[in-house]
This record gives sequence, structure tokens and C-alpha cells, in this order.
Amino acid sequence: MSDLFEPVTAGDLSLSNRIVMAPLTRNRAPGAVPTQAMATYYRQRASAGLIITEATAISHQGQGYADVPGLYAPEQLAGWRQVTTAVHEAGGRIVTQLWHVGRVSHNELQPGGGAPVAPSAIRANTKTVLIRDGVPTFVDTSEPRALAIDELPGIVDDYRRAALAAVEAGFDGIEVHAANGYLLDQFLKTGSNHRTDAYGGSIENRARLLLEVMQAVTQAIGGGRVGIRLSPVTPANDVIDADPQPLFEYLVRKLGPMGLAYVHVIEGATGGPRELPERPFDYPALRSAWRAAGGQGAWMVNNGYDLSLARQALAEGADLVAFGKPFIANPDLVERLRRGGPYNTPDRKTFYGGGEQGYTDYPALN
Ligand code: 8OZ
Repeated sequence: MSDLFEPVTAGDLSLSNRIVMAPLTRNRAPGAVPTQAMATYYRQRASAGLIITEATAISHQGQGYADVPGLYAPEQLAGWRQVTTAVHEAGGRIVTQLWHVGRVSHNELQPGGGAPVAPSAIRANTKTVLIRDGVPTFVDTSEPRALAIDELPGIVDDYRRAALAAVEAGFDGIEVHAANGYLLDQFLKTGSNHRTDAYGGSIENRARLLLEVMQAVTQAIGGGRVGIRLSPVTPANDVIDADPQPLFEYLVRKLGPMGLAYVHVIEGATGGPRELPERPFDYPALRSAWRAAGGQGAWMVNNGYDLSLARQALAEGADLVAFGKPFIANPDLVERLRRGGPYNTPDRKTFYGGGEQGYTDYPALN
């Protein structure tokens, strides 16, 4: 049986263990530019087999929250270079998560104060974060407009350029964020996609934009440096599909031949229950469908894992386990898992926004 602390390869990535730092939004990049404090934070966590950065906007239009980083301007790339250098000096591996929020945004964050974009003009019943008088504040998302079909190639191209920019900034690869109710998930799922053109209706049509993005980024930087994050049944950001099992099995069958480094699946409700009685989902069947279609990269699982659940997941066929909140509070989570604890407790008040407190000041074991 494979062990959590054993090296593993995921596509072109050679990882020193099977423990992954999940992507975690921290809202500490004013002006969307990564800082030296972010380099310190990620370096402290470099003993993870793989770090996936916080979600990172591929374009100004893809921005949906105050003080989240981007990867589309030269100063942003320079900021990220400090981060990748720090992680590599500490012996770690780091990929960046490419993000377009779609309708989960606010006019104030959009180019020219315009409406956020979406597959269909349906407002999300969810919140975003703006800075009000210096204080991060939750506000309702704005009314979106439906993207015209001739705008979609430009968005695919933004992903392609961001993938190339990621490599230029020193990342080992990228993860396409297709989860949690953001743009690509909005296209996938029936609750948010009411289009009647080639990008709406059938499963094939709803999956089209994501598959075009995956083709573009794998052609740009090679499939072995590309991962994808999926969340088949999460209710996050008000996006639900009426029949997720065939949708996601179709998707992974198309991803199988792309030579991806990994598929990263959020089981259940993001940051919440791992099982949703009202929306059951067969994850082993999803993995089998990917393997049967030629998927040879790593299968990464996420959501509410602890040491014993993680070991069980590996025994049942997962290759990598992503930990989120535990990595916020425990920079040396790998060593703590090896010793069976103890663990610091994360402080929710400092998750989003703020300074070094609750960010780079959690202690490591001696
Ligand atoms: C928490 C706050 C803001 C954004 C996600 C990128 O859910 C996020 C996110 C999480 O994937």
C-alpha cells in the first residue's frame, strides 16, 4: 500500500510526498500583486508534496474579490516569481490555480465598472468581498450579463496566456479552477447555464468551454504540467447541476487522453459535509471513467481529510490528498501528520484579508 509520506509522480511533477496544500483564498495581494509576505507564507509550507496557490485571476474580467492576486500584468508575474523562487529554494513544488470568477463578482471589480460576465444573465445568490473603509466586507454579487458567443475565444486565450505566464513566473504547472461555482462550473451546470447555442443545453455543449480551455492550456505548456479541480455536487456560489454523474463522467472521459498531471476532486460540499444526502455522487465511478479513458496522472481528493481518512483514501486508490484549513494553521503540516500531531487551530477571523497575523505567524514544531 502506498504511504502518505512516500514520493510520487503526477504527470511531469516529482513530488516528495502525497500531501498537497489545497488552494486557499487569503486576500492579501493589494492591487492583485503578490507580496513578499506571500513568498514567506508559501515558503513556510514548502514541505507539502505540492502547493496549489490560492485562486489567481487570469484577467481583470476574471476578478471577483478584493485583494486576490492576478497573473495578467508584469508586476503580478514579478510578484509571483518571488513566491516560486522561495518555494523552490525550500525544496518544494508549486502550481498556480487559474481562475475566472464569471458571475461571482461585483461591478466595482470589473473593467470600466461593467457587469460581471456569465453563461446566462442569472444573478448568483452569493456574496463577494470588497474593502470598505479599509475593512474586508461581504456584499451581494452584481447582476451579470450573458457572454456573447464571439467573446468565448478571448476567454480561452486568456487561460492560454495565463498558463504561459505561470511557467514564465517559475511555477511547476497550473491547475484550472473548474469548481465551486466560478465561470467554468457555471457553464457546466444546468442551474447557471440556460444558453441555447453550442455552449448550452446538452452535456457536450455545457462541457465545451472547459474542454476548449483544457486543450488550449495543455497545448501551450504540456498536459503533464496541468491539473484540474472539479466539484460535482458542491452548492458553493449557488451553482447546482440537475444530473451531475453523467456530466462529470463525460468530462473525465474527454480529459483522459490529455495526459494531465492530476484530477483534483472536492467530495461533497466545499469546506462542509463530505456527503450530501440530497445529491449522492459515485466518486470511484468517476475515477474509473477517467482511468478507462487513458487518464494516467494522479487522482487527488479533497475535503475534510485527516490522517486516518487520508490513509483510507490512498488504500482505496487515491494518489494525493489535499488539505486546506489544516495548512493555514500548520506550516509544517507534513511533519505534524508524520508525528500524529499536535495541530494548531486555524483562526477564521484572519482567513480573508489582514496582515501577518493568522498568516505567517503560526508556529512550526521544533
Ligand atoms: C473562499 C473565498 C473566496 C474565494 C473557492 C476561490 O471557493 C475560492 C474562494 C474561497 O474556490
